[in-house]
Amino acid sequence: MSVKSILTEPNKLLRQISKPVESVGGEERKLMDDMLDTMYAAPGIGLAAIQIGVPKRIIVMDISRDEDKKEPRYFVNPVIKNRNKEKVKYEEGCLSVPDQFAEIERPNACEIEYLDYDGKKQLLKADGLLATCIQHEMDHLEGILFIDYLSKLKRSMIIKKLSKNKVNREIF
Ligand code: GNR
Ligand code: NI
Repeated sequence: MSVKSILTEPNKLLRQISKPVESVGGEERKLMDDMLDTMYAAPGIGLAAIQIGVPKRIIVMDISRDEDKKEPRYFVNPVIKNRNKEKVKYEEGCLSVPDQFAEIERPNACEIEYLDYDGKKQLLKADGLLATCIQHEMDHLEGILFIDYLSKLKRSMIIKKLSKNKVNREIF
């Protein structure tokens, strides 16, 4: 298991559409282990494979607050089956958009079908933070970032800031 570096906006890879996984084998499980390590180290509550540069439809997540009781979740090829019409606003952040936060409105509950760590088919009813986080991660699989839901002006201000930070990091 190892901690990988997380890609940050602007980066073309983050805009790529991730490809479905054909079967969950050793390679996929190794990737999920590395993703989980990377997510915990960041720290974050979710991570999509593309955030470490791998365009596969794989997500890891852990929304438990308790450091001692880890509850890792793995989602391979997730599909949203149902989403609630009711929406909630949640203050979102993203490891690929460092230090930026914004209120984003999404369906407050959804049902998703996916394969788990063992490649077994699962159906999950999610609400609250879990639903928000799953939808945020599934956006990554389509090359979408939460800042895409903001006004053009707000988005371009954030991207400008991130580009500046990148240049500074290269200098110092
Ligand atoms: O760590 C994260 N926190 C978070 C908070 C609110 C809504 C979504 C998230 S996901 C984010 C980690 C991340 O960037 N996953 O892609
Ligand atoms: Ni994110």
